Amino acid sequence: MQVEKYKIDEFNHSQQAAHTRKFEFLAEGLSNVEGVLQKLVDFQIAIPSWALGTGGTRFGRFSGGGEPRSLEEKMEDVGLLHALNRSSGAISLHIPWDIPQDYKATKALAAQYGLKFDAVNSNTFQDQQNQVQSYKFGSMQHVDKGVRQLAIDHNIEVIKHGVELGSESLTVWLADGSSFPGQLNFRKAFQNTLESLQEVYAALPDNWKVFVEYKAFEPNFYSTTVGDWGQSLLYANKLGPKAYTLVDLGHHLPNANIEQIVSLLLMEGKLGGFHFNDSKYADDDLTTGSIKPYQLFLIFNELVEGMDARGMNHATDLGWMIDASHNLKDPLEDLLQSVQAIMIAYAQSLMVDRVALTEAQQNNDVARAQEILQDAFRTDVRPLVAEAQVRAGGAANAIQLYRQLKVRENLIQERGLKTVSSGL
Ligand SMILES: [Mn+2]
Repeated sequence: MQVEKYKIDEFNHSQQAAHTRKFEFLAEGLSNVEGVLQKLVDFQIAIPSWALGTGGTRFGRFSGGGEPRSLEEKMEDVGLLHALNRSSGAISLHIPWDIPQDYKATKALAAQYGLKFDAVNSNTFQDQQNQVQSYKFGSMQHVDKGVRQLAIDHNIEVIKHGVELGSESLTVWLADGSSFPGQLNFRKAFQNTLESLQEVYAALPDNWKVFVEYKAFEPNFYSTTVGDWGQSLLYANKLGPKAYTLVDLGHHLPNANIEQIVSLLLMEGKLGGFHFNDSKYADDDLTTGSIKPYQLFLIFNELVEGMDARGMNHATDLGWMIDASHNLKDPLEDLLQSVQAIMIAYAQSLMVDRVALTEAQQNNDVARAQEILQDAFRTDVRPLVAEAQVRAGGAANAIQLYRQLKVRENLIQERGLKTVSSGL
């Protein structure tokens, strides 16, 4: 299914009076509205190829119908999202779930939807069909050099796919770790992992980055070999200038101060990418902003402050991606909500009065500092985000138009009710 431009224009026309009233009211109280709008237009969030189908848990999976059956249909889905919100102009491929068969055709299709290829993702957390050696006891950490080599070769193959498509980064998330005390020699596991990563690092093209993603627990429950930001940073520092830490919001123990982690990684020039989701407990994979929107804002507040301190480009100097699984909602509606929550948090963080905040901090004026942050957080910036999206060619309210156009019903008609997409 394609969303024709005239349908977006018609929809925006029907919303215009209400939108203009809200936008003008908001814009009146803001300085540098045009600069903020341009930042919002430029900001793009990548959609992972595994997030377009209904996810599940180990207890079951309830397919919603009309799920994409191929890489081409996954790209079509991301193209739909991007047509509606103009804020999700990139796709992140997972190998081997989504191996492009014809690079030229894949690139042409992406160009047609206005999509770029974001980081490519490797998978050494499950065995593939006909795989002789197993990742059951880890991949890059494995005691057997043969298994480690398998993981290294796979990552190098993923880089090759990415090069063909124009990606410029590799994300490595390792499920490696142990579930029982005594199972693993921590030092040897670290060393093996580091040596394996060094071989992958050596295969990176000059303009590439590698993101080392960490996770506190699961699938292993006693130790994780890249378990937290400290361990990830240790690997990244030992690997070299092309290696960075990747922060996934769901990969921390409950109540971790993620905004502080982000601030310090930026200070060290070692924050590479970001995976958005939300959670009540840990890696719940819920819609971004659905549970803790204030935390999302506080993280963005540090991101913007830290990137500005280093003169970084908000849109291009970090990798921005959603990493979530959609068990109950229509995955496309969930993704539209996630992207919108990210755009809102980003817009609010651009509203923070930095001069006043620095002054309050210098004066130990704790109450004032809170007022400044919450002033921004409690500003309803939705008309500002909508204005940016409309100016970029999107809809004033993407999810409303998605429903109005009956996108899911159309996809079910095209693809069938019993389709199952590869992914989480
Ligand atoms: Mn992730």
